[in-house]
Amino acid sequence: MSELVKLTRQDDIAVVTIDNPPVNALSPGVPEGIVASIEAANKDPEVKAIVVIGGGSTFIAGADIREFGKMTSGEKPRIALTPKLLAIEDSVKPVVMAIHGTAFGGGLETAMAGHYRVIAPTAQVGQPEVNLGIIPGAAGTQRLPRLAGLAKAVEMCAFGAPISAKEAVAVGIADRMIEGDLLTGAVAFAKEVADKPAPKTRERNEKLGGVDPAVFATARDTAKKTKRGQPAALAAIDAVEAATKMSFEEGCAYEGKLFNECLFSTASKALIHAFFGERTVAKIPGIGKDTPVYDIKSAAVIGAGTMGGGIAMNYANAGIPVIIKETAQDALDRGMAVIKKNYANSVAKGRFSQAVMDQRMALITPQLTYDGFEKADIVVEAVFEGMALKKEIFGKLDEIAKPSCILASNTSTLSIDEIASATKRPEMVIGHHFFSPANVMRLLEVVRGKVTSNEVINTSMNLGKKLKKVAVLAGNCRGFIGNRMLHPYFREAQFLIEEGASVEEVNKTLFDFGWAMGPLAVSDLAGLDVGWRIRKEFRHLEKPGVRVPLVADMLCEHGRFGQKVSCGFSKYDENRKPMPNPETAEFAEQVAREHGIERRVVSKEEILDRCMYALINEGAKLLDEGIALRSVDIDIVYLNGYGFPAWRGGPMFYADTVGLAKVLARIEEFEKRHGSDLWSPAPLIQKLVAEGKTFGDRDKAA
Ligand code: 3H9
Repeated sequence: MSELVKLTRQDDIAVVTIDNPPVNALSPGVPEGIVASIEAANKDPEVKAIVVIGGGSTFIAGADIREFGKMTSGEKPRIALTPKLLAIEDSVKPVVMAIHGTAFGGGLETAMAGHYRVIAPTAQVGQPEVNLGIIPGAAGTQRLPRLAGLAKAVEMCAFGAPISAKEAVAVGIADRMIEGDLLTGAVAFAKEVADKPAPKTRERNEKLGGVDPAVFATARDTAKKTKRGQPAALAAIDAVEAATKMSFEEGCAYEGKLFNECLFSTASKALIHAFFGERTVAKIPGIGKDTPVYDIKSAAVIGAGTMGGGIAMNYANAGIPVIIKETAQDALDRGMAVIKKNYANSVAKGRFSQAVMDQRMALITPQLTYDGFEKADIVVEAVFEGMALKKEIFGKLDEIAKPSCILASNTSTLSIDEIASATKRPEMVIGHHFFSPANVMRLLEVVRGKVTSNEVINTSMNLGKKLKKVAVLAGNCRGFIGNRMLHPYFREAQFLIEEGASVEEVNKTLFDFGWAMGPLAVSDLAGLDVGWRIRKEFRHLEKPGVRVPLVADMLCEHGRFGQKVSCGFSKYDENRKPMPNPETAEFAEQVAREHGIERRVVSKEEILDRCMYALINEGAKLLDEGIALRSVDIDIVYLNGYGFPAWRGGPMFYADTVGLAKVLARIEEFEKRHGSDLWSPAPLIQKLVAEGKTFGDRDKAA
């Protein structure tokens, strides 16, 4: 048939096998191959029924996402999958879709165009298109409600989470679960149904009636909250609802129109950028498949505070036994109690069973000594941000850890090289910067020191995947990628309140842009004393005469440390609802008075540009310095660790969508007004603008 789809026979059953590794995406040639195979099987008098199955580890993971960019750039016409699926459904001989691995997006749409579906117990099915800023575009919104009912179809199409094989059978998407060999079971099933009429999904209207309109209204409310800035979720709900009002053909046409609108949106381009970005960050020049990876079978964590406890949970969740060490029994008990409470919450919410919690707890060994550290494959230090303490710990680890043990620090700002200098094996030392809460946040910044070995880097990146994190490699500098960029972003947020903006205006502008929280709200949540402590540590590095933000320090001097004391930039009630803190405004006015800063009305546009372009300018400097490998690495850091809106693709992608020339012009304007120490444009931005290029172009060339 084609290279990508093979047609064979088992007795009187035709077997159509899709062979398009790694995930059998519906790349050009695959849908055509399936249709041609089915047509050939229909013409073969020996064949009574047809099985369609995926070769390799999966059925079909969806349309080929790489093709979407070609369509939106005009390089290729839109994929027309719907007519091909109609051709499958019109097969005279019954078509049995045999699902293992994943049937996602166009994969599930293809499966639903078959007359029957059998499924392996470990398989998953879903319509995750919304996560790419689009909606199902091959009749998924019309066939799914006909099989699974409207409520399930709305949930799957609007929110994108996959469901298990068991649930797929329960809701009517799949007809039978096959234990054991899937192909054997599918062929046996096909023989059973060979002489029966082939039921077409598009004609099964019985689940479309009697719908409660609240299903759509509730979903729309949820989508507005959880999918802020993403029109695709609402479009998916509209398309599923259309199935209750229109014929199948009209519904498909309506779906097609919405699909197109979504596909050409900036949100979709941004989310697709993020999808491939998450996979790109794992690719590190100079480190390949031949770079060895250490086997991590046991771990130890130093520090049972918020970070240490969360990190230990990650290891236990991945089935890796982990020691957690503290210096005092009460701190250790407190840390273990938090871990237990976090797990118990998950059990109460039904995320996993009590038995799973017990297994995970059993993998964590709390202790006050270094006993057993000599056997650990990795030690992660997660104590206070103080260089002296960290060096003392690494010196001790150097004495007791085995030579192949990776020595990782969870520092968020301090120099990995200086920490490594406390050991005689700096090549084994690396930063593993987790984000709080470490058991929840997906980002792991892996920080390479000057001499960290490739094996240690490679092991860390692989380990990240095992711990279900998105690991991004950063070079060693103060704050690495994420926190270094955050510094000028927070700085501008504070300068703006000194110049006359209110805390509420600054927070709301950035929240409305799409950030999970405004910058001053984040500072309050993290605790203003954290930054205060770090600023004190680095005060000697500040250049005299350069303006520094002062309000946070003044708040700290008055014990206003943020949410934990119900007072920081904002005040907080018992439900953590923020209210204006008059002290903040007073301190801001005082700073302005004492430092000759003119108070004025600050526009929303200025708030946004000052904060965002400070972030982007610093990001570009990180690229120039080689701290971040590619602009997409920065984007992935911000999307997974800092609550940057996914539908804007990350700060550097956002800059490309604004246009780098415009960004540069504004930075130059700020430089004139606030000085070169704060606003010197990154040479990379100047270079890209001169060449008419984008950060994306630079990544492609890298
Ligand atoms: C859609 O179907 C629209 C329809 O309604 C039709 C409209 C007309 N295309 O993730 P992994 C690549 S939209 C192209 O590391 P895992 C991936 O980039 C689509 N490439 O593996 C990577 O490449 P590389 C709806 C794809 O085992 C390699 O495969 N479907 C696609 O951790 C391995 O991927 C989805 O949104 C694709 N569809 O996870 C599903 N999928 O090695 C998207 C993967 O060069 N995919 N690649 O870096 C996934 O969720 C995961 O890949 C999956 C496997 C769970 C399947």
